[in-house]
Amino acid sequence: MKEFFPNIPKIEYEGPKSKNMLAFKHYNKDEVILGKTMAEHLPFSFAYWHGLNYDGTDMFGVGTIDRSYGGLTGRALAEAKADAGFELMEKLGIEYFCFHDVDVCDQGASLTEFKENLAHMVDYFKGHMDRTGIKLGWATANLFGHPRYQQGGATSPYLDTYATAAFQVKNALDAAIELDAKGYTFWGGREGYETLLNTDMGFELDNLARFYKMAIKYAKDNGYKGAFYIEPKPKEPTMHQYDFDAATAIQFLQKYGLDNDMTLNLEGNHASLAGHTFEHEIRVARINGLLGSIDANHAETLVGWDTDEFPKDVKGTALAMYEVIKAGGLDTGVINFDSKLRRPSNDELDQAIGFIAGMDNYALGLKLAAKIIEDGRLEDFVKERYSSFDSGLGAKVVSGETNLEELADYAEKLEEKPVPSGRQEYLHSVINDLMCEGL
Ligand code: XUL
Ligand code: CO
Repeated sequence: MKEFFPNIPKIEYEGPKSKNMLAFKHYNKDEVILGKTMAEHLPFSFAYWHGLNYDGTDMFGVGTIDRSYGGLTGRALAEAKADAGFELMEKLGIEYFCFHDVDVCDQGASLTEFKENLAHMVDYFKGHMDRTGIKLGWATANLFGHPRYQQGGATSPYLDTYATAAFQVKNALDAAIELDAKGYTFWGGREGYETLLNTDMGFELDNLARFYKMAIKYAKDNGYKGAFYIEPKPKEPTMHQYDFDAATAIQFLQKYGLDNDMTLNLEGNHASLAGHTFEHEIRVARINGLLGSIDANHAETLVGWDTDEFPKDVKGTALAMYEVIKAGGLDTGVINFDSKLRRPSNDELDQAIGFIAGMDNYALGLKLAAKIIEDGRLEDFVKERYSSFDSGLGAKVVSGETNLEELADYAEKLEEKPVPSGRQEYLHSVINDLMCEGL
């Protein structure tokens, strides 16, 4: 088979002292942290769309990154791209991949051609998956790129578009079933609105829930065993997206009785766009038992859009991984690098370097999260902070054995004392101390 990246060797762990750009300094897959290997904590996944398709195009200029894979067209191009992708995943030791239907094949001249092209690639993937052991993290359908989806897919005001969205999702679910995917993601790319002046929001949300229910029923009836995820994002491409953030998506799932069938796929940059930290979003999912999967990227917070950078902020990643660990880890989920190269990162080494940097970042984040847990100061502080609810009247609040009158009575007799300090400056410094120990 043709080698697409001859200058990229199999990437090995060389340890923190290594200066080799093409080696892991921190991701040591067999190293055990808190009773599990790094590979178990960090089920990394390769996002097809960024890892193989994104060519650096922005609104000011054409692509800067060569994604021609030998200049082929049609199915030959799709196959070459898959070969290149599996070569990269194998060299990097990435065990999962994720794709949109449109990422992996040509859409052809009709919906039927699109369906056949996708089915062809599903067969092609099987060969690579059997050969390498690489698994499908999740699949999805792109219901936002084509002009027909300009006013939504599963929230479109037009039946024809809604039905075409169903066609695409059905085929993508067939692919997920065939390839034994661990998950299937619904990101509401254009499921939102531009202006309320032309929008029946209640109807669109009801229709979205109906769409999800039909998709879940179809998948289950046809032997699908994986998870279903909603991926929240507040804006981009629509001005107001329905799955604004974790809390909004959870409210939607609960309202329509979908919370037993769907969990959340949370993305770092989407959290920032919603005005949250990544750890906030994961915490919201965790306390509701709805953490599913993770899209691993960071925002460039100096700008207000979705830059999808490879993660580079160790402290932020540590706080996110702390939440993942506290949630008991990712059960069905993966850590999917929904991350793209910067436009000037344009040569044949950069794609691999992006993944190496992202994987090392997550390894460091995992190590720091484990250190925070083992150190115990943060958790002890939080426990102590709420300890007035451990006994006496506080314990009666928790068990539901008191009432407003008893609390009021208690308060009236109080000798008012100063409120204890929240100590947040100290707690931030604890994390810095742990992060920089030995410097
Ligand atoms: C867009 C985004 C998507 C989803 C899959 O911001 O994150 O790539 O992950 O549709
Ligand atoms: Co994403």
